[in-house]
Amino acid sequence: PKEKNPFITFVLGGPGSGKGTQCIKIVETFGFKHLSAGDLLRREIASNSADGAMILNTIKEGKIVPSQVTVKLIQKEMESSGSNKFLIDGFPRTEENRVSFERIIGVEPNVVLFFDCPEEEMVKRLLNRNQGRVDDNLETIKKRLKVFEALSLPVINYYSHRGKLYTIKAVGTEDEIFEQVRPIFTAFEV
Ligand code: UP5
Ligand code: MG
Repeated sequence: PKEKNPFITFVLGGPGSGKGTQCIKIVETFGFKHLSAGDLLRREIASNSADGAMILNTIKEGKIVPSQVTVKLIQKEMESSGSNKFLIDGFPRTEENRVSFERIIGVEPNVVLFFDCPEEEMVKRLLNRNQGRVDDNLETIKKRLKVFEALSLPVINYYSHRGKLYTIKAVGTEDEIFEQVRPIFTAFEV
């Protein structure tokens, strides 16, 4: 029963912890549909939608876009995807995001991955990325790190208490990190 029992993974971790990079590898190996909340929001900005200006300002400040906006985008992608295995990357970032997703989508994640990376490594990666992201400057990076600690760590703790959290040491090569991820999905036989 496709729509009844989707397999949902939340992919969490600080800015630059390697969520997007590892999601590509997970998709290659296990065939999930990858939904990056940040990419969906950036697409809204690029398409000049009604919320675009608000989203751009929020991202520039490293703050969190209102839950209803993000959840609506995720919901639309889930419904049109034809998949029932989802990697939701960079969401939920706040307890409010989490509750909103559970209320609107009506399901909880099966697995929550936490890419645990030291701050100095994350800062180094983001400053080296060079893809023109409006939030990859030291001033905004500092704000993103503060928001992660204050608002996103509580979500990670919540899933830890629920027994759903898998913490990955997100340092080393991309392949070394993926070898920590692989057995999690192998065990779930997804
Ligand atoms: N890299 C990756 N792995 C490496 C490794 N093992 N060794 C060395 N380098 C490595 O990686 C970052 C960089 O590091 C890349 O250059 C990569 O090659 C290299 P990446 O995989 O992109 O890391 P990721 O964790 O995805 O970093 P990202 O910057 O995307 O994380 P954020 O969580 O900050 O960004 P996101 O796009 O999710 O959100 C952006 C903003 O959107 C948020 O700050 C917020 O304002 C807003 N937002 C919301 O409001 N609500 C949401 O729900 C989501 C986003
Ligand atoms: Mg990303």
